[in-house]
Amino acid sequence: MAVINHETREVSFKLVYCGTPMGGKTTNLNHIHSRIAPGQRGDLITLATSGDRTLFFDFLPVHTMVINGYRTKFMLYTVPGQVQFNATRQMVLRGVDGIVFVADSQLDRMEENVTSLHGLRRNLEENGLSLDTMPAVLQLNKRDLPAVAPVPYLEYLLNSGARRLPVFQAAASGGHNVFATLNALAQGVLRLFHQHTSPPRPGVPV
Ligand SMILES: Nc1nc2c(ncn2[C@@H]2O[C@H](COP(=O)(O)OP(=O)(O)OP(=O)(O)O)[C@@H](O)[C@H]2O)c(=O)[nH]1
Ligand SMILES: [Mg+2]
Repeated sequence: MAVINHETREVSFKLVYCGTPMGGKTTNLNHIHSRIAPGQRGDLITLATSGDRTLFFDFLPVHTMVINGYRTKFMLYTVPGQVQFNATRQMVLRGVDGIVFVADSQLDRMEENVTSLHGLRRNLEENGLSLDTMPAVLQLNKRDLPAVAPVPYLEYLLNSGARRLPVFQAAASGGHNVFATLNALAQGVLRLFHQHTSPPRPGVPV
C-alpha cells in the first residue's frame, strides 16, 4: 500500500518482481540500476545470494517525478524464485502495490512457470489481494533464446485468468523491454492511487 510521508513530502510505492525460479527477476533490477542516473536512484541492495540465486531479496529505490509537490518513489523488490523460500516471498509481498510476474519463455520451463504463478496467487490471497484486481503485468522473458514457447501458448497457460494482464516480451539480460515493463506497472499503480485519492467530482455518485 502506498506510503505517504507528509513531512518529507514523499509518496512511495512498492513494486515486486515475482516469478519462475531463474526467470530473470534480478536481471531486470540490475538493468534498471545500470541505466538510471545515480541521482535518481539509490543503491541496488542484494540480500544474500548463492551463485546468482537470490536467497532473500533484492531492493532498488527509484525516484521519479514530483506530483502536486510530492516526490514519487518506487521501491523495487525481487523475491527468491526457489520453491523452498515461500515464507520470504510472503514477507516481501506484504504491502505490495504492484506486481511484475517474470516468466521464463523456455519450453522446458512451463511447469515451473505455472507452479510459480499459482504460488503467487495463493500468497496474494493470504494478504487479501488478487492478481485479478491489483496493478500487475506479465513479462515473458528470455525471448532471445532459441527454444522458447510461442507467445499464445504462454498466454494460454499464464494469462487466461479473470483479467488479462498487459504482456511484455522481454530479454532482460540485454535490457529489451525492461523499462517498458516497469513503466506499464508504474502507470497502473499511479492510476489506481489517483483514483483513490482524487476527491469525488460534484454530481458523481460515489
Ligand atoms: N539469455 C537470457 N538469459 C537471461 C535473461 N534474463 C536472465 N537471464 C539469465 O538467467 C539467469 C537467472 O537470472 P536471474 O535474474 O538471476 O533470475 P532470478 O529470477 O532472479 O532467479 P532467482 O532469484 O533464483 O529466482 C542468469 O544467468 C541470467 O543472466 C534473458 O532475457 N535472456
Ligand atoms: Mg534473483
